[in-house]
Amino acid sequence: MLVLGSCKKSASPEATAAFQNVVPAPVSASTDGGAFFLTKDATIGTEGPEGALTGVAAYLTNLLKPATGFELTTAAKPADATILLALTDNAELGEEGYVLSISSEQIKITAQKAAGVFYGIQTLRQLLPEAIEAKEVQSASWEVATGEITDKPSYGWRGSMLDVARHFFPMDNVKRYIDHIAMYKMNRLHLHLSDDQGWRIEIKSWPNLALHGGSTEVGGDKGGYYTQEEYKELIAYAQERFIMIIPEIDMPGHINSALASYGELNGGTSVPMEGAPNGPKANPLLVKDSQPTPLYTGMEVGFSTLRFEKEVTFKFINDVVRELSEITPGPYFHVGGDEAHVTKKPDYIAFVNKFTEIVKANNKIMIGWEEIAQGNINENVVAQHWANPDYARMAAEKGASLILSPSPKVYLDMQYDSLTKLGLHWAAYIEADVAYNWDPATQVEGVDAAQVLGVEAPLWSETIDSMSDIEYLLFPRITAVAELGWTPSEKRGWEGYSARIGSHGPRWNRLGINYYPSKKITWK
Ligand code: TNX
Repeated sequence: MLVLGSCKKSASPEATAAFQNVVPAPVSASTDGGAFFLTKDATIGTEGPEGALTGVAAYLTNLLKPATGFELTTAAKPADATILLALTDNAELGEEGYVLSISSEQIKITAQKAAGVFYGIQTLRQLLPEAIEAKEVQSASWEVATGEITDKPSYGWRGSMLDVARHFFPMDNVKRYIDHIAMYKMNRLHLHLSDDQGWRIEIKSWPNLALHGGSTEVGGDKGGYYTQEEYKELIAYAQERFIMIIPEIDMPGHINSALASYGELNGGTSVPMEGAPNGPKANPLLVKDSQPTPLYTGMEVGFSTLRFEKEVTFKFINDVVRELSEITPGPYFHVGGDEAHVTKKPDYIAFVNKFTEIVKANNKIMIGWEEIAQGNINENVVAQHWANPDYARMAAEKGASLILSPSPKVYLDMQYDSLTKLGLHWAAYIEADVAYNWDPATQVEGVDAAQVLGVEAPLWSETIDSMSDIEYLLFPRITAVAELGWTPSEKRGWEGYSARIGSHGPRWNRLGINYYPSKKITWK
């Protein structure tokens, strides 16, 4: 057929499908049948306060370069740029929302804040052919269907936790983890930096914590720790991707790595011994007051505690909270507080009250696992729900905000089913649909949805020690949690989500992600 006048191409079925397959599902999206083609002559432009979008423009250029081979340049006149990133006043979009408009001539992402532009870029990435994720130049036609997407998140807290204590993960792994969650518009990474089995952050006033306490891990391998400089590098890497890092030092329990590093912190501990004939707890090693405990490489929990009656305990806590707060730009400090099974209850409560004071004195907002509800907490504290809705309700009644990490839904270290080789199953088997099918607004009965900050999926690392293990447990469940945090409930549904996420398999293959090919999902 001969078409006269401007000859506009219509979108291919693939480009049209990509428009329908965005995860997390956007608030609204409509395609109008046309097509945009990215070529080597494309330019990138920014509009807004000087320098405000320099970082995201560079991020976009670097994202597009490996697969396209294009060295995109800056437009002489921003308004004429092929891809225009712009900051505008549009209160509707909030801190993280964006509008992505695609015509056959131009792609435009507008937002109030750079974070919104960044999320618009993540959406654009999914609209391009999956080959865009390749590390080498591909001979593809870089088509995007035309249309408009208006989008913003339901919750401000969309996170994941990585346990670097049970097994240590090197810098590159943590950066890759950050890239993975950023791709699905998550904005929090909680680092579980200490536990019985390892201390993973340099504390200059207590150097043995990292040097000795960080020298092993579950199973007895070498372990490791981040220097403060490395930690700052992780923070900067995360910031470029609009992810806030939340450091956790788990106290007063889960503390053997500190008791092993400084005997004066130990007030007498029964350490379960790996390899004991009737299980580790049957034949514990009794380590007397003020003696360092042995390093611990088993998986049992709940046997260690700080001692409230020891003065040195508070010097330790003050120093650790101060040093770590000083190098953490985000407003939060996580004190752990879970499973303190050998801390006497009155001491536990007194500890929580002390933590609250100390964290506040360091100008941070305290977060703790839900058990902290037993202390004197208030609206300036955040409780993280994981197992007991009674504690979550108690925390909410005291005015605290909640982060939701219900273990039978979003504990990423839980096995998918009884055949999964990695992971545990004490909370549940969690298939992809189980991770998806719940609602943060109604999960904890009796809690006002307004007190829910959002969702966080923890990945505990007792059973995993490589990036490919991490990815196997992460995908395709982290994407479910990302959608729960982003997409409004009326736009969510397992059928739609499972069809959409199935189309992401080829992208994950290009990225070298070792995902679990759940049978609940029809993979492309
Ligand atoms: C419970 S969740 C823990 C962790 C374990 C995890 C294993 C929480 C606050 N405590 O110490 O690693 O189970 O699934």
